[in-house]
Amino acid sequence: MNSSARTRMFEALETFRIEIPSWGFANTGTRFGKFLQPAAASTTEEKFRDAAEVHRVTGICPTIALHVLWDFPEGIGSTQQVAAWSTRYGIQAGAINPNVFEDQIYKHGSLANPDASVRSHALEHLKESIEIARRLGSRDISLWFADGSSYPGTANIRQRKAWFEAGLREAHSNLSPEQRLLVEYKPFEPAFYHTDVGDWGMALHLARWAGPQAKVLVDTGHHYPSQNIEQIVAWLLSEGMLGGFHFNDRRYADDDLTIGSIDPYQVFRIFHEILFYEWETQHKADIAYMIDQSHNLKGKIEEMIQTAVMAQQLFAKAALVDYEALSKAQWECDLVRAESLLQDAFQTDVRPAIEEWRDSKRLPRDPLGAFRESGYLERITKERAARNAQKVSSYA
Ligand code: RM4
Ligand code: MN
Ligand code: MN
Repeated sequence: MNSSARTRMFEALETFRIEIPSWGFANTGTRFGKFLQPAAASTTEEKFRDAAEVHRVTGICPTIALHVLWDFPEGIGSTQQVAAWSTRYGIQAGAINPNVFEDQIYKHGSLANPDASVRSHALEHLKESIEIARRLGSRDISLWFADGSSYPGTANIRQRKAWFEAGLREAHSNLSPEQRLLVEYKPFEPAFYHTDVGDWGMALHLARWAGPQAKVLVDTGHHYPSQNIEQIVAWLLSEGMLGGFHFNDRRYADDDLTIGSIDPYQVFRIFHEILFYEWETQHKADIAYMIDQSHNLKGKIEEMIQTAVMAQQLFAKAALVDYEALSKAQWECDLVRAESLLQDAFQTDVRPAIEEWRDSKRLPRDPLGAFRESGYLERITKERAARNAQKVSSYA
């Protein structure tokens, strides 16, 4: 690693932060069932405590994404309590995720439900979520919709598009100037014939329609197999429309596996497109890096630490690419040279340099080891085991 690469990498480490989801600490499962963990969090306060533990050992996870239905049982009425936990545990509330998919009324959709009263109920929930975000000082409201249909001919796709356009525009008109709406897309599940926000083109259209503070959210698990995600990222960057990510890894569908567990090069290529864009435009991309994983088998806090550490490593590797040389190689169509610049960066072992960075921040050199030695897991296992033994029915 030469000295300019080192400088670039340390600069990248200074800025890189990744948001963890509250639902990653709770007992979640697959549609076939849940395996309960004795140490799982079952209250929002416990999720804040666990998040603080992840931040204590990694230093790069100062915020937690919250789900309105699971973390705000009283809706807006819960915000004061959540704000108090945020202060007590030193973790900021991050993106606010409305939930317009679990209630019985959403069987045939939310913003695109043929029943006008359901559409307006969903819209009210979005407005409430925007208000919750405002009160907590959270900038982003992340929107994911389960809307769609499972059988050909059962839904008017064009009409549903129009309902989405109207609903999102109305939601956008409730934003404060600093807030953003992030529109997430997903081509399948739970609807298996069509989803109303099926891909990045649809999300881009709806975000533009909604208004200037709406951007697209890319969940890495929400693509067809072998789709070129970094190309989508590059296009959204060039349109100024990339708002954030939900990172997770996958092999088959929306598997929500640990980031980098299957294909670390994929994440590296995404980070590369972002950093290359920033170098070329001299413009910092305003992107919320978030995790959306379901920790069903591994220990939840351990998996979250593993996740943060892996994301940081891949970001640091991407910062090692020699952009000037790459740009030249691209212009000269020197394919092998261009590709090698990416591969060399990816293959560099950045772990010793990250340890140095951790030393400079008085962070533990080995976050997972520090967590295992802390006794935190044993403590919460004792505290929580009895409650977790009783099967809970909600998703998170
Ligand atoms: C979806 C999507 C959303 C998440 C829900 C629970 O697949 O990824 O972001 O909130 O799952
Ligand atoms: Mn997601
Ligand atoms: Mn998902």
